[in-house]
Amino acid sequence: MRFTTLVLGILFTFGLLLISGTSYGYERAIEAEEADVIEEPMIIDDDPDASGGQFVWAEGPPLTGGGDAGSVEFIIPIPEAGTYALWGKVLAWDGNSDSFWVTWQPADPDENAQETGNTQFRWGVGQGAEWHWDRINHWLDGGTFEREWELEAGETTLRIAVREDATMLDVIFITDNLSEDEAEVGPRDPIPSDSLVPVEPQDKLATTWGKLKAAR
Ligand SMILES: [Ca+2]
Ligand SMILES: [Ca+2]
Repeated sequence: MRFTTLVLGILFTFGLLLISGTSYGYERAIEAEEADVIEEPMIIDDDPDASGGQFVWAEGPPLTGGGDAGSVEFIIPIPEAGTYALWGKVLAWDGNSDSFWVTWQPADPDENAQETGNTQFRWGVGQGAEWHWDRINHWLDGGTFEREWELEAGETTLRIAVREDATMLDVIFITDNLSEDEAEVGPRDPIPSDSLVPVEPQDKLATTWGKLKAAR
């Protein structure tokens, strides 16, 4: 009897560990076309198959190459310090339309990768002629590795800049689930609650107010 209880207890504990090991707190999807800054030749374009009917790209025909001009920027409030990953819903026709430059400040420096060509910020986008999800990686000269960013709570700036013309971006999905398995992470299109701006932490407001009063 006691043995059975012990076994059940162990199984229960193990089950809890499994659950806590795979349950994550934060996710948010943003339409690419709702970027806070869009710099040409990156433009918003229409596609009935895209989420929200729109996406962004530096327009161009397949196989021609070119790029390194234009970008989109997202101002993203992060509610809690943590380690985050990004997924992009993308469409990439071929080897000349399958990359972006990605910096997410303040974890990354305020660097213009279009000028520096720093491979730390080079995203080798998974090819495919249909919209599909691709975890944002860095495509280094020695291999391609999934990226993650350590961020404090507060405002962040995600910049996705054109590297090759015609690479298409529909949705950005932010998560603190660092699994590389798409089925486990479940990147998705935006839902209404994604648009809600998280409430500022109370102590941060109090600090700001204290500083304002002290400055008078
Ligand atoms: Ca390429
Ligand atoms: Ca979209």
